[in-house]
Amino acid sequence: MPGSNSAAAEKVKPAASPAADKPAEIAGNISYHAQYSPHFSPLAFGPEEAFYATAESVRDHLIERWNDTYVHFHKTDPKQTYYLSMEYLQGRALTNAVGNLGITGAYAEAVKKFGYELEALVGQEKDAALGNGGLGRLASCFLDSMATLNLPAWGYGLRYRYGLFKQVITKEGQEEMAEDWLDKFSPWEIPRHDVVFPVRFFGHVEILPDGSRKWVGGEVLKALAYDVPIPGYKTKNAISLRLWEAKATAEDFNLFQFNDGQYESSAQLHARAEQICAVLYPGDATEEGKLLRLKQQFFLCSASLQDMIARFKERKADRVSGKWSEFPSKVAVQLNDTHPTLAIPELMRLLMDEEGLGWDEAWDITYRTVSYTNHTVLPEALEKWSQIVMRKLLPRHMEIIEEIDKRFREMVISKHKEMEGKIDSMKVLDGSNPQKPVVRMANLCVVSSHSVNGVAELHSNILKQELFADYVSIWPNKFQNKTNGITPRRWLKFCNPELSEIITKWLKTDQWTSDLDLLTGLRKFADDEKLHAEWAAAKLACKKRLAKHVLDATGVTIDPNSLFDIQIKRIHEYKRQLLNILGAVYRYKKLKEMSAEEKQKVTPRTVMIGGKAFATYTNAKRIVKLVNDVGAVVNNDPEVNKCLKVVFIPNYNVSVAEVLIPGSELSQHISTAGMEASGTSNMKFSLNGCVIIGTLDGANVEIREEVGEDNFFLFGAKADQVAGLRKDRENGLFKPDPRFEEAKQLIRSGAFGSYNYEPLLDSLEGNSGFGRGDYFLVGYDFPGYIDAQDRVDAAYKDKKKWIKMSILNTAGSGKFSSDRTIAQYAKEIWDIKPSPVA
Ligand code: B1H
Repeated sequence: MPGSNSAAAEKVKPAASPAADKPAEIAGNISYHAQYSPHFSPLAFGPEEAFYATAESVRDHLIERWNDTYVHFHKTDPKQTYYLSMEYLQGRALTNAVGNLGITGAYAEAVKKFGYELEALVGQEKDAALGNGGLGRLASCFLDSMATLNLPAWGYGLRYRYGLFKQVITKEGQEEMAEDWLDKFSPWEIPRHDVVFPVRFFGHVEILPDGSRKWVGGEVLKALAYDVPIPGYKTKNAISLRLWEAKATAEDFNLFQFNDGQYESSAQLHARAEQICAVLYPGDATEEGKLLRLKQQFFLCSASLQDMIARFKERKADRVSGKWSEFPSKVAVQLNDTHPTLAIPELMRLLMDEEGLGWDEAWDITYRTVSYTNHTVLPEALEKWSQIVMRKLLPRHMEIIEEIDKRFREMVISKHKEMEGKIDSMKVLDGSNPQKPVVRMANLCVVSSHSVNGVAELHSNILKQELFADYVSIWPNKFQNKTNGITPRRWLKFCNPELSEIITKWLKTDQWTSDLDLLTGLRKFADDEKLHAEWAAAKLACKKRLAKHVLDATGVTIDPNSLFDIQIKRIHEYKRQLLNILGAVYRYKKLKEMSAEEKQKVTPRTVMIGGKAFATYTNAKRIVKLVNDVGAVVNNDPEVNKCLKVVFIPNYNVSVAEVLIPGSELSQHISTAGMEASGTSNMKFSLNGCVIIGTLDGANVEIREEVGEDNFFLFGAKADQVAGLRKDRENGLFKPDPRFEEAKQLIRSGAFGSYNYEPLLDSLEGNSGFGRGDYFLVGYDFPGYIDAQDRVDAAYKDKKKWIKMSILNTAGSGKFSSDRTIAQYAKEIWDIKPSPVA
């Protein structure tokens, strides 16, 4: 209630300096911010006002460290990595900030002086969802690890006005709404009015008298930096996530036109600037949408590279007069997938056209600076940009790309004659369709980077053996694996305090938080009954918290004694939520056929599915609708709803994951083998003592190796079988299991409503009118999946066995710390070293 605690606030004397770790001083500092960083009426001090004042107080600590770290890096001048990503899924920051700074207890005490619980204030914060899914969350986990490992490293991204949409579930299924993460404002970002760079679009290339080339004309916007300090865990280092915003200037404002009543035309460039950072992933079905997306990508790359070059010069004045060869020993640029590929031609342009270097020197520097991570082998996700659009928007870059392509082809012919026949698939420019010539961004990355890596062993092997196989014979040492990881701070210590406390108690240390391999120490207690009792109690507490979230979000009551079975991730046919829901439909049908007595013996289960479907991905939206419809029937059927509930978790995001994952017991990672590059939620679940049912895909393979095959429910085709199985299917050699037919039939019968599911079900059939003949092999894997689920039910009945499996999952999760991943990038790709602030 606004105003409710204003009297308490008045009693605390404001204190301006960053609070020490004494609750009374902290309270004073919070009070100071309530008064002197005023965003609200001085009479109001409700939970929202209290959250903002608390966050600003915490920010003081962050700024201190962030300044110290900047000065420290400036003085010591280490090589620094810049992570370029179009996505960051930061989620909420308050718990993480006080946790990493080690001041959670002091802040909890302090806010009590105003009559608040810290947890309640935490819930006031909006999720910063500047990303879609795994790729964006990975970038955020990486930042946490870079800071924690004291690495000189920064993130660069875009400050989208509206991040990922809010998902609302209606009778029609999913609806998308703009999610206003900046309402009212973000307390964590610092606008840097001193960090501004020009970014040009369109225009043309001029040849100067000395033969050099210059990009001129077009329109020029300004990139303004917003810095988000990223604190490391138990360290004084705090690094930057620098997010760019697009601006037009006063000179671009036509006062004459405005006074003449032509309001829109007077501020055209301002409107175009606003479009650039308006939304994450503007729909790209239209030409305008495609152009905007390309503008976004270039905007990120150009501003970030100008900033890096400015810092390179700033750190040693004598660099201004040359020493460019030092650049790769001071700067590493990591491309998070192909989305920031334009960093390559932009660095070339800046070095040649702005700094006066020749091609060879600029190329050598660029090649040694840039490295590329591939996150998918799905053909539809491999970016290809129209050469026509590229030439119009970025004429100088198109010239540079053409030159890169030409020199690559010449190199192959002169040095790798045996590969000449492969040039067409390896080259950067693809003109095979003269109407639509394209630039292949992944090829540009591979040709121009000194390192290319995949994100799990299996995925990296597929890159080497299939997608990039031809390049391997040219550059055998360029290709690497860096298995993904997750930060154990956010994904265990802070989101699951119950389990964390038990782990610390049994390991007799909390060092596991930054040395996750220590979790293997739990293995020797895996049969200990006392640990079992504590472990089960912690899990139950988390399940109750989860059940409350489900009730609040959906109105559905779920039983914390049932098996909590969760699949949360973007909705995609290859991730096979359809396999999950068909399994649930089959389970429902069997329950309906059982006697009351038989039902007594059933393991009660709550199936939860959550995730967002891309707005224009129709089949994914149909899956959302189907899950909701199945839930509506099953949950209201008194004959079965003691044994089975099916819940769609709306608006899945980082904060929701933080509640769901600790309360999970079984989680589903069931993609068609070879299609999920890694997966990272699988790591979060396993770390929280959740057992996985899954295929041999992505990082599942490595998780199973680490936790032991007895503690993982495996099913399904292997990656190297998939192509053959698809062929068999085409040739009519596939015989569907009757259980698969039963499940589909029940949906077709209208048992879950009259919505037209036919396009979805038809996609699973051999001679599909919708044409894909079960490309994702749901039918092939269905029987194996049902059998694996039967093994789950049996295992869950044996409480001791289940808890042991749960403990061994946590114990085997050490490898999946993003600290390990980032340490490997630092050593094996970036060549950077820790540089802790004294
Ligand atoms: C991943 C993407 C992605 N891979 C295109 N690729 C996008 C591709 O909107 N776009 O244009 C957005 C995202 N995301 C994911 O990366 C993989 O599917 C996961 O398996 C992996 O764990 C994650 C992090 O490596």
